[in-house]
Amino acid sequence: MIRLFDTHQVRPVKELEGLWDFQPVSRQGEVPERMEYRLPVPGCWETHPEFGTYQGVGLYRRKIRVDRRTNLRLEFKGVSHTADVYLDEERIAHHYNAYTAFETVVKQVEPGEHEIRLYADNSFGEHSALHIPNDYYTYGGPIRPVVLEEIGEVYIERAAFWPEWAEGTWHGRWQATVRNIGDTVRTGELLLGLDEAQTAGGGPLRETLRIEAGQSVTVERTASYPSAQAWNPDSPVLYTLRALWIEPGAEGEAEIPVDDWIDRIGFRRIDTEGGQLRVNGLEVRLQGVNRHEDHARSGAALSFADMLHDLELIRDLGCNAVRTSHYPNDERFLDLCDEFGLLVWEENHARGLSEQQMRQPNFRRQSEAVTREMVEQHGNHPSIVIWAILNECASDTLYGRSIYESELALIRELDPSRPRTFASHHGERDICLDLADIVSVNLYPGWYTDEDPGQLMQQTAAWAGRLGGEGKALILSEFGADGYYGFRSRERVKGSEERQCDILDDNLRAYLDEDSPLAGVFIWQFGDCRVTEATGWLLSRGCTRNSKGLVDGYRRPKLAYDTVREHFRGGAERKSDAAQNRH
Ligand code: ADA
Repeated sequence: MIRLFDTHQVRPVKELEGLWDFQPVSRQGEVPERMEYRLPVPGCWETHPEFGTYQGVGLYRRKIRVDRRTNLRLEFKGVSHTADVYLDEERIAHHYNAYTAFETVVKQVEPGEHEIRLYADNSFGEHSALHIPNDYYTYGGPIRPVVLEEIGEVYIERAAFWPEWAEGTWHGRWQATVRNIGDTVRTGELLLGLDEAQTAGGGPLRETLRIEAGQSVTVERTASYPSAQAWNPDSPVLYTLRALWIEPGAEGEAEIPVDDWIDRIGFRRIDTEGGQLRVNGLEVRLQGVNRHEDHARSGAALSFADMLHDLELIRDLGCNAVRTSHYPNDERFLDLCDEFGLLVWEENHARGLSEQQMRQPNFRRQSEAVTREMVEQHGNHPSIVIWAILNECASDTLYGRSIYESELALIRELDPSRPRTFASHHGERDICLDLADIVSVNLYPGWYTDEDPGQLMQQTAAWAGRLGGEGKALILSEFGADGYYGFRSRERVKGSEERQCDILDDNLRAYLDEDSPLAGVFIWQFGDCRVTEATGWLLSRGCTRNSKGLVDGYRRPKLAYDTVREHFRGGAERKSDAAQNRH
């Protein structure tokens, strides 16, 4: 399943899911004599008993049949972490980073059988500045769907839509790119529309374009949608966006639909004026969890059913938000959030990089690429209300600041509509708070430190205001505690499920209080996740897991699940009010 809806009706699309041949190899490009294994795609090789800890290069191979001479577009929604793709003998793509998609177009492929070879590399080293030994696991393989499409000489590369609210009406800003990969100039018409029946917008926008051979043309237009209904968390109305490229038919014949692009959008606006987050003008206090895309059974390649299960659990907890820590998520999960009205903080890929790690020669390029790809690929999702970058990186140094500044500016340039933030753990040493629209801090009172959560929050609000966060919304982007599933203790010792409940209870009491200055909270974390096996601080991760989940890796709820559920659903507050009234 590629998305929750058909992405094309004109363009032929096929998902290359199923069993692919697999073999570990020593380097990309190597062609082994035998392919001994078969693995599922999407999937990661850690699910196979022989490759549970394999780190290196793995070759995935399959055949495809092409019926007529045609242009092929291959899209990989996520390969962890470096991909090199060959069609027969030719290398057709190279991409770094597990968590964003990449595409490649191969022209004039002859009819017959062809072979796709995908080399995935999950090793650490100089080539990888973002995937490093860390508090989550870098799995190996095509963790997200692989898509094969047939395109003509002209195809639609992308269609983006930004809803805008002005003078009591919804408007929309369009940007669509059409590319001519042929050898001759092409003339046609680009139609850009939403489901007219619902928006009564007077039909699609039409633009006649002349595209030189080998060139792309980007069209920018605005339109009004007076009868559009807003996308709100409690009524997430979605519209189908359709871009269509048509060319004139032969004399007296009808126009020919040559290519299309379908996506879904929602009309909503976000603002953070006065230090609160508002969706369509209504204040929303975010109650969320941090979630890694990780499952004890399927690694980073969660099935659609598992994603939906996560989403249902998150909703059951009483959350209205989720943070995609620490990378852009699978589009199917984002589609589910659009559909169910769950608000999303999406962030680029990084966790805990020091200045030295940010000075790694590949860092700037690789980090900017994932930031750009995230915003360009996911910008149409109405559920995404916050863009974030560089979790717990060097926002306390001048060099770090230069990176935060340029990446936040890049996001602003690509998408002026959403507030930007980053989660900091530097406290008063942070020197980048002025650069963000929202101040976000990770604090672990009761776990790593032992302050009173209420006092700590007030102190944080005070210094954040002084250090560039004055008047800005403040989010507690992480707090939590380990709780080893099944480890019970009458003494409620650290690491027990009971102690995890106590710590979360103390934290939530303070943060959800009516007087709390917070615009949102995100618990660390939704589910336990696998981490890299290593020495140093990673040794503190018993069972090579980060065990701060409210559910374990198999989604079995811990005691803390109900503690959080009561708070987020208002039960705990009600109970304490009732208790006070009794006294
Ligand atoms: C950090 C970090 C998380 C996780 C957490 C923890 O704040 O952002 O990825 O490592 O701490 O469990 O300590």
